[in-house]
Amino acid sequence: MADLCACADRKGLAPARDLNRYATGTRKVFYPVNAVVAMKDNSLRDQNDAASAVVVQGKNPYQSVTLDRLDGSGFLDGTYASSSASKLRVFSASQTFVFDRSSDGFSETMAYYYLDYAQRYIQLLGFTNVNNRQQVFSVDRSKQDNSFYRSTKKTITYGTGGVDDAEDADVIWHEYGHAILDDQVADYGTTSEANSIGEGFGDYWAGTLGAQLSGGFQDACLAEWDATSYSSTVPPCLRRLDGTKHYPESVVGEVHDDGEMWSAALWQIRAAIGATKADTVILQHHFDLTHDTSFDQAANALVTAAINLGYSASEVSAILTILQNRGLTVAL
Ligand SMILES: [Ca+2]
Ligand SMILES: [Ca+2]
Ligand SMILES: [Ca+2]
Ligand SMILES: [Ca+2]
Ligand SMILES: [Zn+2]
Repeated sequence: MADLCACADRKGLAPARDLNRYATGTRKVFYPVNAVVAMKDNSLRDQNDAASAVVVQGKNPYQSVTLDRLDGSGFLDGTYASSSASKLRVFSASQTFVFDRSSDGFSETMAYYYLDYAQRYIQLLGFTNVNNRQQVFSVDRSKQDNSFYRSTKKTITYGTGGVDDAEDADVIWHEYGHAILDDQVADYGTTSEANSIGEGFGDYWAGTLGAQLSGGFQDACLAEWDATSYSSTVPPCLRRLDGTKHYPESVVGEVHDDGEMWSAALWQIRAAIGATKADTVILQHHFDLTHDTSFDQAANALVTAAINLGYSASEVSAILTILQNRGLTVAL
């Protein structure tokens, strides 16, 4: 099972002193999101990391992309992401190595590309203070089918159990969600509800980013490529964003399960007010959370943030109604 649990510092975005400090590279990634979404094919299976597993009748899920903001060292080190926690790192002085999925260099490339994508999007929304740093990660240090963000080191570990976790952008982004909350809220996640919100936000974050690229394919199903190794649902999903769990009677005390209440509410808010406004208010309200926030406190903070951002009365009302329909108590 991919558990995806969570419980620097080189400064990003230093001013460019000369253009030669920054480089771009050309690499191949699964695009969009993961092999299943790219191929729109839920029958793909890991086949023990075989390159041939994702090639069907001459079609494949790879796309060449430009890697931006590399520091020019030849390693996957850049302004917003670095694979430097990995044991064996790929190196290319010309920044042009291309890997298939049977090489961990491919996982490095996936994580670099999609982490950089996430931070770039955050800044496009207008935030310069949300995990605006070089996110360090590893792709070959854990053989578990599990990935995690470690707040003590501010690093992400992507496990290689089953489908390598960094072969799926949903997993890459879910873990980045933990990094975001840890960056926005001091000592985040000291209670079960706070950690459930953390898991729910990570799932939402993966969903909203994936939906930018997927063309509408299976957006409520998370990590459908990684999930082929352990899910028995059709299609295989790590978790979903469209569940009906209701507070408090659906609480079971497992943070990923309970997080589905939060992610589903956020996903409905996204549908109601649009992705840009939803993503903005969701990131903004984190600044008002505490390390031990409850579902109700987070719901109140979310509505308050929407008001403070100047969202219209009907948008605020839509957010409020969605949260109340989930069983949360908002006292304005
Ligand atoms: Ca692989
Ligand atoms: Ca996996
Ligand atoms: Ca594997
Ligand atoms: Ca999906
Ligand atoms: Zn998690």
